[in-house]
Amino acid sequence: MTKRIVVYRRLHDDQLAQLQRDFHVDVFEHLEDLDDPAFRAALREAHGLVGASRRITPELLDAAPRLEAIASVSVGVDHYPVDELTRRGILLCNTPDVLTETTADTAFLLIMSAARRAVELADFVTRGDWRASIGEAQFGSDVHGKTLGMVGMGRIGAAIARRGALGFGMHVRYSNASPKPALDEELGARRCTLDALLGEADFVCVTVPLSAQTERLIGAREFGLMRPSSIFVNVSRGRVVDEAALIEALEQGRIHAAGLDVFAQEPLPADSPLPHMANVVALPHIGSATHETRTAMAQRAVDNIHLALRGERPISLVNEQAWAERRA
Ligand code: 8YV
Repeated sequence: MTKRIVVYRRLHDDQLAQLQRDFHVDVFEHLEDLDDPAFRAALREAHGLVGASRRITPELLDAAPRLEAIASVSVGVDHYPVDELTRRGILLCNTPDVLTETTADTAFLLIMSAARRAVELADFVTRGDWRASIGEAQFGSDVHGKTLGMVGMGRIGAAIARRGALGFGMHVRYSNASPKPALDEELGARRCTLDALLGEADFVCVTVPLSAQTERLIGAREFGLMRPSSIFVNVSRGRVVDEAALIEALEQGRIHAAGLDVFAQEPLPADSPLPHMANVVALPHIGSATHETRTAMAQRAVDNIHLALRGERPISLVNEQAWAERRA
């Protein structure tokens, strides 16, 4: 029997062809609504799902009784009910590694843009306001030699820290569940508590994944611990931060500026004050969004679903337990 895959994310033609060689593939490239009847009909027969950026609920899984594996085109899996998938024996695969360096580039883009006020000053030029040499009112802050506080020191955190320490001579502090002795050695990084980090860092950069433990990890109390000169950067998930508290901290000058790629609600609601604040650089969740990296992520998802539906171990598996139980 030819297995069936539902794809709800754009793949390159050659990637789609790789799947079509072995599977029956239903493609919903511009899926607006998860209740779309054609999508639901395809889901009923599907053994595999390939997609991203949509919330997958237990109710949706009920509508997919044959599902064996999901290959997400993302590293983050906060929009999947992981325990429920494991309970049902459905493998969940993601795309770590291939997006690490690109996402670290994005974090540095935000660090640099917020510190040097690149967007605000580019707008100043665009408006035709540059009529004399710029003065103190347009000066920014240095990045090199400053203290970089990493909230989370996983793969992406380490890649950002490496840029900071080796490229910009920054002093790296990090809060993380486990120590990272190799990074301490390589970068002169030092692990500390979150509170100590917030008090010491010139740049606070969030990379922890969103989970029940990290939701609203950074709120009013934490912004209160930061320095008035500090710059806050988030490339993880918006909900790790209490966004109302962030807005208040920026408005009241409790922190200096922010560089944000992620928001509590995406796309950012039209009435959000964040993109209108001169001291905020707001990007539309571009962390991994380069041609090269999105192609590599899609390829990883194609490889993962291929392996999973052939009964082989996918390259990047989130719920090991589902695999272990399948093998038992
Ligand atoms: C994108 C991301 O949001 O991989 C992630 O977790 O946040 C990003 O790369 C997107 O999911 C890519 O499809």
